[in-house]
Amino acid sequence: MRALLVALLAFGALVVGAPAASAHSIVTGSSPEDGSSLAQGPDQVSVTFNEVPQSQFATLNVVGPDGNLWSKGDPRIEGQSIVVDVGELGPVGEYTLAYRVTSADGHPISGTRTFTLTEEGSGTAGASADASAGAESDDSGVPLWPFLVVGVLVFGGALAFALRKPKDAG
Ligand SMILES: [Cu+2]
Repeated sequence: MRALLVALLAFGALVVGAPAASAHSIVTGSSPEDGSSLAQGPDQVSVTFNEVPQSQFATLNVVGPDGNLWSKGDPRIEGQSIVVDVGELGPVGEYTLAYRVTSADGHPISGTRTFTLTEEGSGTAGASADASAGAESDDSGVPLWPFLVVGVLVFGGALAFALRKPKDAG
């Protein structure tokens, strides 16, 4: 029984270690760069990945310090980047790029980048952004399922041990 538990734990370690090596798109950069300051709104903003993202369900929004959308229209995939038009901005402060794309391996990846507008613009805000937009960030690249698998294995091992013990004792 102890050998079985050791085997289960070893297998669990393998399962946990494996996904880190699997392909999962990562962000290689953005325009404007994360944390940068601008005196004037950019014509467009983009987030670039290490491979071509799928175009279906891709989103890229720019949300201003006023909580309104400042990106214009739908985003488009250009090469390994997702791009959306912006233009003249409004209030001074922090603007957030919120992206969500499906990577080539089928996994959704999302996150945010920010830049600061230092001089007030004369642009017109779009609709109020959904309160949830930009709030989520799951680009850590660590999937949850290995932990669930290990949990099931450990629980299964413990359960097998618990069920077996009375027989051993008797
Ligand atoms: Cu992936």
